[in-house]
Amino acid sequence: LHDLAWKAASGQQEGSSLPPLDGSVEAMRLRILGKLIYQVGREPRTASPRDWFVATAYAVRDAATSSWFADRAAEGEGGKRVYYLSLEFLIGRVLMDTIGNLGLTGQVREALQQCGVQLDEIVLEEPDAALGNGGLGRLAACFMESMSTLKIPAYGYGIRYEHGLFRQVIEQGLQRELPETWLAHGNPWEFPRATFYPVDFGGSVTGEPGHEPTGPHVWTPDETIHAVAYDTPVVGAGGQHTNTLRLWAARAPEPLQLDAFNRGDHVGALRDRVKTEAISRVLYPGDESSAGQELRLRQEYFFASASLQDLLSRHLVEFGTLDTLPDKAAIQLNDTHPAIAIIEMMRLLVDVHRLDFDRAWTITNETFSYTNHTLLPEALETWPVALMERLLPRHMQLIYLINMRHMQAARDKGADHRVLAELSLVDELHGRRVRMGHLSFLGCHAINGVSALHSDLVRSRLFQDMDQLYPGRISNKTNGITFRRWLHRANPGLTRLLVETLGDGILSDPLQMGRLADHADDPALQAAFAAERLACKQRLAIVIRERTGIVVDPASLFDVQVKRIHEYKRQLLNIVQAIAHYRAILADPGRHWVPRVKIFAGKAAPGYVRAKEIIRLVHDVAQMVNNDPVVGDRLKIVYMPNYNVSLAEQIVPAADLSEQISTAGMEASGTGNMKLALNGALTIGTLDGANIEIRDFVGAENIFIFGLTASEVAAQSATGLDSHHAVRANPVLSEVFDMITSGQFSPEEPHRYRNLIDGTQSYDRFMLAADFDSYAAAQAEVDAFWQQPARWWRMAMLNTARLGWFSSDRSIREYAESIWRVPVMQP
Ligand code: B1N
Repeated sequence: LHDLAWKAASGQQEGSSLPPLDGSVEAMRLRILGKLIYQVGREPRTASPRDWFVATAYAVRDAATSSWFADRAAEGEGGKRVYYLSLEFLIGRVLMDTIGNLGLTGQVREALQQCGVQLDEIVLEEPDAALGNGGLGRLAACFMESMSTLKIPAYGYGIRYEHGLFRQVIEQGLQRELPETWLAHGNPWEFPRATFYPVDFGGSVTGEPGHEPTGPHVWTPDETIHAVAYDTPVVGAGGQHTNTLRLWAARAPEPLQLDAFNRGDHVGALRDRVKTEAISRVLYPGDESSAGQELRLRQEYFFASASLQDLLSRHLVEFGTLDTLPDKAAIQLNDTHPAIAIIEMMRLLVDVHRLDFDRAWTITNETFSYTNHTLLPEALETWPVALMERLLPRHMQLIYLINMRHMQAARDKGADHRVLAELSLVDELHGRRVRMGHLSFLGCHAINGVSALHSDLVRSRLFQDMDQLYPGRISNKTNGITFRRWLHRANPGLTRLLVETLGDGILSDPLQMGRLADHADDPALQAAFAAERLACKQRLAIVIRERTGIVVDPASLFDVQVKRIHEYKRQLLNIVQAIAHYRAILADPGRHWVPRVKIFAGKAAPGYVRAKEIIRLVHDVAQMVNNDPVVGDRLKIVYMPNYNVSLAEQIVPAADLSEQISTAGMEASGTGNMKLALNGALTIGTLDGANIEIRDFVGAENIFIFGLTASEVAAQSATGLDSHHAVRANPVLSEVFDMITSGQFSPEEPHRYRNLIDGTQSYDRFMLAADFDSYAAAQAEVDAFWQQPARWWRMAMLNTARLGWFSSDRSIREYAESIWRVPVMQP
């Protein structure tokens, strides 16, 4: 081994004699050894698993790089590019995805094996890239992978946060947030670039003498920050096309202020630098909430401006005129977080490139499109006019100009005062704020929601007046997930079974999984399907024991709710029903009860008090239930700490039941629902988001639907949200509530959950009381079906069979065809 290492090393030194990566095990082994010695600086005999991981990542990155160069050369042939602007990319680990897509998994495994190293062990050394909060950020990561797979020339643009989403630890049921340090040992996937752009803030604006209000203006900022590019290759399936994820880091133009330094004020000399570089320091940990903080607006503008400067300069180098921008670039806004880019485009076109205002607006509108991901009022971004004027004075001017024209157009079409107030980019009723959703609608030629129901509600509730003024802009693009990561890699056992049964065509064309339906009643295949699930549950049981100390029986029904903790997602409904179930077991311990393990995981936003109380309640209930000798294995409650992409990859294949129980009308789509059903979990869920489409595909008889519909929720909300009467009229629910409020789960602090439960009753915005009975009935039905294995496994197989449509390749094809208008290849 040692000799080999030196042979590799000498190859690396001489450069020429290092064998090219030709797909052979030998070439890969020499490359890994060369990286280990010359880049990591370790000898094989002293190398740690992390050293091996880093060396392997560098070797694999080499393999990705050649197709990357080829692609960028081909791109130069004048095709249209997609730019996906997102404040979040929730990537997770990269190694298995990249070697899987390059078709190198076998070679890398074997090459490492020959060095005495196990691939499956070093994989665990890679930190998750957690540059996102939840579904929105994970969707961006799936979309990047699908765009590469479909060979769409694309750039993802975002921020290179030094700290991604916090690490969650639980102490006595309380969530504590620790900083996440994914870059602590460097990032072997990225290439730091010399490319940077200045981004300005503050200062003042003057018109040019004799110019119109719509003419170019001069912005004299009082602060300039540099945005530095870091590029990561994103390899598509089959390894034939590789796109770029370009993330921006903030750097102070002057690393330290020499005058202060020379005066001996060493700390003062660094102060500005610290403030400047704070922009890319940390991801905002809120999901479905608007941060409303100045630093967040600075992040949004920082990355929007850098990205636009970058893509405009690329366009000008290639085509020499901005007139062709809409033909050569499609800019997709992932929610309103990058929406200031619309105004920044106007500023760059009018002030810097000196285009006529109306022409600039047309170009902007034809280039931009916007995806809405939420209707929750607390998540809709608005920025105080005063803050905008201070931080981005030129942009605020442009917003006023655009709004004046918008208001005039609305008046011309007969809008009255009420409608004008609804349509205005500036909300005058809540302290003068700029509505970023309205700005996005106005500045984009296409607006989409993320599931059929959600898109209908975007049209009928959120943007009703906008839609009437500019009809035809709104369409639906139901979300999807990449099957490479969420089935093929996360569940290799099931994937092997599917390939054996249906052929390997299913790997590139998931609709072919539909043929599994023909085998859904085959007892042998049912047994094999169930055996794969059991193996995943056995592995998960070990992880559960390691991380929580709780021992669970893998033969139990694994009932899973994993997602951010949010009131609308109703983890509270789940745990309240679990308490009712616990009481039923205690009341009749002799009955045959289906053994269940209830698995929860998810993070709460650090300032979200009620979400944290729900986490604590789950822990307190678990403490009592798991230690009750009468209950035994009939019910276990598990809270897995620090939910992230990698943990999801272990939980998803091991789930029997998928909890998708949001209040109808509130979950825009959901994507965990797709991952779980694809892996054969049965869904218990409301008619919300993509659950509805999942039901349509799998068939109503293969899913457990309960609860109010979105329109029933709206009607019920209109009549009032006090549910005291409903709770008192419901003996089971009122007994459970009494148990919680009387401190039975928190004897050391009896009033711990008083606010949580009283609040839920007096203001039941999330319809817990209204949906409780039908939820409990659906859970009873789940138990009944579980006791008929032939029926259960048939349903499970039909779920896997019929989920092919929920591939992110399908979503991206729809965006490409009807919004971006770029050609796509088959995978
Ligand atoms: O986006 C996902 C959907 O599948 C989910 O249903 C939806 O809840 C999620 C502010 C958000 N919507 N809005 C956010 C994230 C961060 C933030 O600061 C809002 N996340 C979603 C993908 O479409």
